[in-house]
Amino acid sequence: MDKRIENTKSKINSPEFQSFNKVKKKRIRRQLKKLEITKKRFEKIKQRANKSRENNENESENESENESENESENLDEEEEENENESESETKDVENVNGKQKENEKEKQKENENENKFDTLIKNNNNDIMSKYYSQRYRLFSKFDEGIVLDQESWFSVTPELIAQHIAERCSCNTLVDLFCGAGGNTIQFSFTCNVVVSVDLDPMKLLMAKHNSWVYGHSSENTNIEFVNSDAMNLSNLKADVIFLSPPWGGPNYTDSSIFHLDSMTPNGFEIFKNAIKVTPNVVYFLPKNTSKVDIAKLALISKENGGSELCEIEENYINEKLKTITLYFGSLVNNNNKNYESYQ
Ligand code: MGP
Repeated sequence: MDKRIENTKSKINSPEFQSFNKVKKKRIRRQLKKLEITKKRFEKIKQRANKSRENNENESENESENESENESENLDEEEEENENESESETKDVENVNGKQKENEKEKQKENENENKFDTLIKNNNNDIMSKYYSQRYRLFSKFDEGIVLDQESWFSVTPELIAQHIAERCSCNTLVDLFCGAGGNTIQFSFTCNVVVSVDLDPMKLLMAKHNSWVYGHSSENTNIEFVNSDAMNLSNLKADVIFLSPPWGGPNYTDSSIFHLDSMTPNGFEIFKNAIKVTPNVVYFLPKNTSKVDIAKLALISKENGGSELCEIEENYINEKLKTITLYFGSLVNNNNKNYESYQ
């Protein structure tokens, strides 16, 4: 973050800056403001996380919450001022371009998402199950550098060690992460694959995933991740060397019954797999530890029916000797020992 602020500042101080047109100058200045606001937010989140940890120990939660809320309100006020200023600048720009109506519509949609995202950042760590919060560094080793998660992501994100391991096994040219969520897997794939296409139906998840990828060194100018807002079940012309599936399992209650069935998921777990296997035989399926073995055998048959092999590798993922999840590998990923895959091209 500091580096990006410094880069933007040095752009503004450079002699070329004077030669930029009015629109470009405004854009760069606005970018700097936004970066500075984001940095402040990260610092606040960090302080709040530390405070809540201390307060948990001292059992004096109420005081800290009030304080945190005041801090966050101050920050919001400051941000509102800055955003008002930047909105009036945007109006100028739109008049210059003569596309006011179109831009306004787009901006309204963007603002709606950004507002939701702001609320998410504000509430971050306030309303989460303590079990998952205590495991935050297991989920993201860089958690304190500004990772943002919504309620669902806290219990769905893949622990970093497991995500790293899967990414190493899936190293290829183009990998599609069909349910990218908050980006835990996407981030690790970006280090082992040339291109990662990360799909999610929920635009908020994509904002989070993009934001979280920046914590791990990506930026809008320099990234190999393409975020796509789409229904994973309706993607046409999809091409991929490997498809990774980590869909919603229906919440943390997946262990309520001793066996988890794929057709209890929404979308249906078999349909998800059928869609993917039609694109490539190299599919990786991240599933609950109690998934029905009969259902896994059915997946292998579906693979065979679609021209692939009926072989399937079941990998059990442990952390501290506790079984957390299973990962199924199909196609050339079965017992692959980190081989690279031929590109679809
Ligand atoms: P968990 O429910 O926290 O199991 O999920 P754990 O820790 O064994 O619970 P305990 O109560 O038995 O101690 C373990 C892991 O499964 C999470 O960290 C996620 O990576 C993954 N996971 C859990 N859910 C509910 C989902 C989900 O809906 N979708 C996906 N893709 N992964 C999930």
